[in-house]
Amino acid sequence: MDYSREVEHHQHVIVRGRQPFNAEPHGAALVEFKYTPEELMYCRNHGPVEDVDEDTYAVTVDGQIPNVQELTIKTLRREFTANSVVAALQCAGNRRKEMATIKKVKGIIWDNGVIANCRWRGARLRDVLLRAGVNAQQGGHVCFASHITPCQDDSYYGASIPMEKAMDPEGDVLLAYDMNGQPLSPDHGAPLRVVVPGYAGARWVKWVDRITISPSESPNYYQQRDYKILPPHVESPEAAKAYWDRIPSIEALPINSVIASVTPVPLSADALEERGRVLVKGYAMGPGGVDGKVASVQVSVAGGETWHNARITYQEGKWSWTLWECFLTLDAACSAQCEDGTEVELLCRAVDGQGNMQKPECQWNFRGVAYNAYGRARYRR
Ligand SMILES: Nc1nc2c(c(=O)[nH]1)N[C@H]1C(S)=C(S)[C@@H](COP(=O)(O)O)O[C@H]1N2
Ligand SMILES: [Mo]
Repeated sequence: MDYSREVEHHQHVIVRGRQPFNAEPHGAALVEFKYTPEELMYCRNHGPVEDVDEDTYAVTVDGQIPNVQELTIKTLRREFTANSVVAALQCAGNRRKEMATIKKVKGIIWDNGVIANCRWRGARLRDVLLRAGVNAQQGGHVCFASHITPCQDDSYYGASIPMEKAMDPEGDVLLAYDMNGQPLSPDHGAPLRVVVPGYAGARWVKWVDRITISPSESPNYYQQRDYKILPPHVESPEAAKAYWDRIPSIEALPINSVIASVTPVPLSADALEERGRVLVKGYAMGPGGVDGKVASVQVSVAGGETWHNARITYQEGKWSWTLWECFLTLDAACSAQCEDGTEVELLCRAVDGQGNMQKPECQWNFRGVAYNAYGRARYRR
């Protein structure tokens, strides 16, 4: 495979792998922006990143449909109504580092930076499928594929979503060509990527060149043999073999939140009582949709015995992330764990619109996906 494109233009992210290129920003930098700037956007690749020529590029829509389509970017821009959706893209492996502290996992040891909130613009997948003659009631799956490059575990990258999600007028699934007001960059799937608000990043196929309507899910490795929550007794690839076909693919990710930064609030001369005051910032993310939005976030400095409500500073539409902050005073009563009593552990937890609340712990799984225990941070006074 040719990885020659992966040059040193990613200065603000922590590189977790070069071939393929995988990188994430620091959480503290990430939460300073409502919309994630390109420089702070995580990159998750199972193969090389390619510069694709937009002028010769087309996506084929085929499978169980009456009218096979071959659509260029020009056609998509001109003949379909452009729709804008703000949605957070999140890798199912977000926070894998924390799950790896329970027991060894297979996968890149991501911290909490594999999430990005962006404004995506493109044609609605629903409109494209209607033109292809899809009947919303026919059921089945919409399979996405990118044959631009081979991947580590398969000859192409593929994923699928249920027809129901694709055709839901409220589902907001896009074939996106713009991100944050700019044409997509090669890193993030130019000239066209799938945007599946509320679903794990693995389904947001970049450089998508084929969309196939099928009675079954995508046969691709990344749909069938990855991105699934294996039962906790499965501890090796060999043991996993018996399970892949029996467990569901990850679609929406569960309610989650993390503490991204804890900073002392500057003291003014006449405010000595402000000593020990900190500003805690983080993000939260729910499965999205009308009921799946984050409803509230709480922070504890008392090991979860008492909680303070955080202030939500940003939330938009049905699919964005939620930014929050909370001013706290860390007095002697805080749970001080290190020997000299100066280290404090902070916790956070979010609740979604259906009342699902993050739990203190998250059950371990071999691939380290969908980790969503309480957010935890340590602060040294
Ligand atoms: N063609 C292709 N699409 C892909 C991937 C890939 O490796 N190849 N990775 C997926 C995964 S696992 C994630 S989390 C997101 C990452 O998108 P980003 O690199 O734009 O942040 O893209 C998804 N789409
Ligand atoms: Mo991912």
